Amino acid sequence: MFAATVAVTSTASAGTTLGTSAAEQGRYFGAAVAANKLSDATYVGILNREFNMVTPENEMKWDATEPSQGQFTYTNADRIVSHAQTNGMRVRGHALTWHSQQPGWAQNISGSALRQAMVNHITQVVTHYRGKIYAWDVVNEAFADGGSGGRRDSNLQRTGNDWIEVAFRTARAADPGARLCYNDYNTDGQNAKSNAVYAVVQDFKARGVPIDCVGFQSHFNTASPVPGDYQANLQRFANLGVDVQITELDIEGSGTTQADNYGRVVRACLAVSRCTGITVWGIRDTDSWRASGTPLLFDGSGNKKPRTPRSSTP
Ligand code: G2I
Repeated sequence: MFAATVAVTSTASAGTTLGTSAAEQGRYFGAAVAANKLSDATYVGILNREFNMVTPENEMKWDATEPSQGQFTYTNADRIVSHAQTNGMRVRGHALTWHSQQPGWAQNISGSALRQAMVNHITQVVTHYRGKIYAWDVVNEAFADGGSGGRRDSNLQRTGNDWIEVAFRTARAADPGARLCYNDYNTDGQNAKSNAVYAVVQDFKARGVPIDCVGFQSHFNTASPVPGDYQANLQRFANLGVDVQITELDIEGSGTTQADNYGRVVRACLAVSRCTGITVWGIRDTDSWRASGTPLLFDGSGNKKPRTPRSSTP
C-alpha cells in the first residue's frame, strides 16, 4: 500500500517493501511486535522483510519492566531490541508512563511516593536502553476524551499537574540521544483533546521543556474514521517544531475501502515533511488487539493485502 501511494508521487519508485518504500522517502515503516511471536517463522519472515522500525507492544510497559518496585525485568523487551538490532531495525520505546498497565504496587501508592517511583522508573528504563532507542513514548494518553480539553484523571495526574514535564525532563537526562514523544489517541484530527495536547507542546517549546515529537496512535474504524483534517492536524503540530509520527495505526475493514484509508494515512504523512514515519499496531490481522476487525496490512495467513488500485488514487 505504501508502494501504491509512492507511485502517485514518484513513478520511478523502486521500493518493494513497506520499509524500503518508506526509506526512499526518508521515513520509516514500523510494526508493533510481541516477544512471544518471535518464534513464529511466518511472523518473523514478514517482520524482517517489510519493516525497519519496531515498537514492543507490551514488553516495555511499567507492569512488564518493574513488576515489583525497584526490581527491573527486561528479558522480553531485550529480546525485541536485540532482534531489531540484528536485523537493522530501529526501536520506538513504548511507554514510560501511562495510567494503564501499571504494576499493582504503583497503583497502590500516591503523592510524592508515586512521583518518586515514576522518576526512578523512567531513569532506570531509559538508562538501560540508552543509545538503543530512536524515540520514547514518554507520556501516553494523559488527556481526557470528550470536549473538556482537560487532563485525564489518574494516579499520576493526582501527583501534580507538572508530572508530564517532570517525566520529559527525567527521560532527557537519562538518554539525551533519544527523541522524546507525547503519544495519544483521538487526537488525530483537530478537536478539544488535540487542542489541549497542542497547547502543552506549545508551552513546552516556549519554556524549553524537552519534547521532540508527538505520536498520533491512529486506531481507526467506522466509529472513529480517518479524520478529514488529519494532514492539517499533523501539520499544525509539525509547525510547532516537533516531529510527528503515526504510532499505532490500524484501520478496521477490508477490501478497497480499507486500502483507500491506508492510502489516505500514508499520503497525509508524506505530505508533512516532519512526519518521520508510520508504525502499524501489529503485523497480521490475527496479531491485532482488534483481530475481529481485520485492521492490519497482512491477513491471518501472512499474505499482504492488495494495494489500492491505481485508478482509485488519482
Ligand atoms: O489498546 C490498544 C493500544 C492503545 N494505545 C496504547 C497501547 O499500548 C495499546 O496497546 C494494547 C496492546 O495492543 C494489547 O496487547 O495495550 C493493551 C493493554 O491495555 C494490550 O492488551 C494486554 C491485555 O489487556 C492483557 O490482558 C495481556 O496480558 O496485553 C497483555 C499482554 O498480552
